[in-house]
Amino acid sequence: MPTVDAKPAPFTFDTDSTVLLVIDMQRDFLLPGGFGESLGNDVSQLSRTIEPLSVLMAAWRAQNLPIIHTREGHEPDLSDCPPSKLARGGIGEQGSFGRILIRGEYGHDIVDELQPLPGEPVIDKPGKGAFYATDLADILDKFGTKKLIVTGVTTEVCVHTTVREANDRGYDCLVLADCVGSYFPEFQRVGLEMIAAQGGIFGWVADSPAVIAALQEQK
Ligand code: TIU
Repeated sequence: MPTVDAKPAPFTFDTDSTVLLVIDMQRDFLLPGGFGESLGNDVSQLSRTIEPLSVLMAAWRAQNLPIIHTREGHEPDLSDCPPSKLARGGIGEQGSFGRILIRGEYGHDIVDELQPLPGEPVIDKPGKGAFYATDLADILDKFGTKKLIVTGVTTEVCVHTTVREANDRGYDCLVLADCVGSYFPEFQRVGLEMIAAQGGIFGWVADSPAVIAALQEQK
């Protein structure tokens, strides 16, 4: 079985029961001119994940292993957006890439470099966590999933929420430091430390080259 050099301990996974999860790599979070940047954020802290993640996805796909993508967003009529989230502004308003975080809009979709292939599930989620109000749990069951390799943005928001949800559901989660990003370097550092602290309180942390090396060694 592939074994990855990880914190706080090596992470071993079976390729038959491990899914690569790619969280919210959407234009509105990642690209200059998008929603994230309009809030004053430095999107380069997120866009640096695109290159290593595209390399990892290629290695994962080369072995016909499953990838699941998520997107945060809402119906055009905002019926699935809690008033409390709406009240904080942005959602549904006109941005430079269309209505912000509305399904079907250009900014809501995934960046060109990481577009899903036909057959790879794309989970549209209204919240930060990928399990809340989605069919992710059913899809993971169908794949026979036991472990998740987690990537995407942002580290302390949608990645953390999803990893915490997954951990409580019994999935072992390996989070890849070079393939997750926060607008805030301090949150990136502490967010990753939180996961692996206390003996891996809700997961493991490694870098993507270690996963690729582990995949290649087990061939
Ligand atoms: N995907 C995700 O993390 N959504 C966010 O709202 N992130 C922020 O950091 N705002």
